[in-house]
Amino acid sequence: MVEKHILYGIPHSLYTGRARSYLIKNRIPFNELSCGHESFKADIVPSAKLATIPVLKTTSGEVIRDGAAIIEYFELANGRPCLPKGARQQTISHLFDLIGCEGLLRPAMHYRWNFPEENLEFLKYHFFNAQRAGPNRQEKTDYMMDRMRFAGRIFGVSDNNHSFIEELYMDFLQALNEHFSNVPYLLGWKPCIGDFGLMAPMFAHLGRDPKPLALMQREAIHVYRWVERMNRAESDTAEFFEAGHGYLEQDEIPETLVKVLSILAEDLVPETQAAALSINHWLADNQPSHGTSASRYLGKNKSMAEFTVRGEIIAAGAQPYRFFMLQKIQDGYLKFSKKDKLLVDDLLEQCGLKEMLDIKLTQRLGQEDNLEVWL
Ligand SMILES: N[C@@H](CCC(=O)N[C@@H](CS)C(=O)NCC(=O)O)C(=O)O
Repeated sequence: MVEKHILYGIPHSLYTGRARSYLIKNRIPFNELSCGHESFKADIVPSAKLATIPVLKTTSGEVIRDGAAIIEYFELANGRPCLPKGARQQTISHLFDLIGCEGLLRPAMHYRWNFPEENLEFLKYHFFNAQRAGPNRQEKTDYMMDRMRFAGRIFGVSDNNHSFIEELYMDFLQALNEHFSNVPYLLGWKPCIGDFGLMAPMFAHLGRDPKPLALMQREAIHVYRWVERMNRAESDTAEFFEAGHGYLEQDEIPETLVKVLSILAEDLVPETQAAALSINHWLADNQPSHGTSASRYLGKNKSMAEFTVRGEIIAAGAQPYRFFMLQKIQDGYLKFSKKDKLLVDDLLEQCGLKEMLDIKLTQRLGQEDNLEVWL
């Protein structure tokens, strides 16, 4: 038994930022190793099944791949410290987890890859240093950079929609900034599961790469402070002179958060509807048996889902992971009392997110043996 967990990740990885922040905030001791470390390929990938990060090797030697699974491992063991009790707050927390993992990939990719003057040297440094020293280090670096640049296109960034992506992101950023000027975390005085999900795009890409970092520091200081805060164990709320504790009372969702969510809903809802249609067609044609892998396609599926936002047509790859996250929201909702269901309905209606409760795949998803699978 070793003393600390090992988190395999790299500083510029979107999904690692979510798991890292959870470990820091929950004071779970860990060391971080690069996925370029030789133990990753040799010891970890065979159990992790896919070479994605983050992966956690626990003190007892268990290997857990996927940020949601890493967080769930500790949530389950520790009495769910980051899940609010109220139905509305629980729903919003899970929604932000979904949004962080799937809903902000376009701005995250656009602001990373489409500003070479500001970002390229920074990215070259990070991608090069994620590769072990060896004969083909530069080729491997170039391959990974091209692969990730291409992923941006799969998530719906085209040559023609940069200003649209920026417009939508700036509306979101300003609304989130307003929210964090009143409270330090999404739901009050401590982070919830949704804060960690939101950290995925907001740290490694949008709050760290030079171009979007400068934008955030200039245009959204409160969001920038939240990003800083999320990577510190203490609550880091010095500017809130009358700081409270825990989540907001009486299952409150502030108006400022409703505003944030209604902006996010603009592409989240049509994209989820279009992706469900596309994946449901694929399911009808392919009828995968129980246990078949349903991991990220990253361009391997031919089915791009098309949808319209603010009059702009976007084509993006339909990823099953979005629905794995959505299932959690829908499963949680089914367990609420009739009264709570009505409260949640009313809230989601105000946010323009009511449809999210009804969009379903014809086959359920689960995680088994470190893979997302069809059930
Ligand atoms: N569902 C996984 C996704 C992990 C993921 O895609 N990580 C990226 C880095 S941020 C990765 O490893 N990409 C490498 C690849 O797809 O080859 C999670 O949430 O942990």
